[in-house]
Amino acid sequence: AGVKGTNQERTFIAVKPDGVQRALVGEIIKRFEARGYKLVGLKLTVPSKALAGKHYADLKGKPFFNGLVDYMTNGKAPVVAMVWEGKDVIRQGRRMLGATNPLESAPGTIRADFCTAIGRNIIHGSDSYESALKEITLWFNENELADWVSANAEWTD
Ligand code: 3AN
Repeated sequence: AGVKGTNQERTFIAVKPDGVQRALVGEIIKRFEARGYKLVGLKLTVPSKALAGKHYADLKGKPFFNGLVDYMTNGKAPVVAMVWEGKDVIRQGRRMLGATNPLESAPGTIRADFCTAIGRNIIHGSDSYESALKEITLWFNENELADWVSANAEWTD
């Protein structure tokens, strides 16, 4: 997850299968790029049940857990898994997503602008440095993450 609190902080963002199905991948990438964040990891994948189970381990025991894992893994659409880097990207990413329940999401956030149901809220974002570290490691191998210098940095950092 890079170095917390620096311009190298990293977070895990995923467009979930409903977001892919609804053709929102470009819109979501556009928002993170436009904000000034740097894309350092990107893959289209249907996660295994084991991966999804680990990803959502905190929610084991919730009534919606099995449904959530099935929707993430059944292959009706893949997931777009991403790592984004930049200043405060973990907290700022969560703000850009909006609250988990779209009814509570502030207008202008991704969830408020594009969805209505908590069980189909189109996007995931790490909620803390510890989650980011866990999730980036779970979804990506080290050699799948790109170290590159964005020319933007000279003007935005
Ligand atoms: P967030 O995705 O905002 O971190 P979590 O970790 O509480 O929120 O929930 C993870 C995912 O579980 C949500 N994105 C949503 O897809 C699903 N979920 C959460 N609460 C419910 C619920 N009450 N009913 C159905 N699905 C839910």
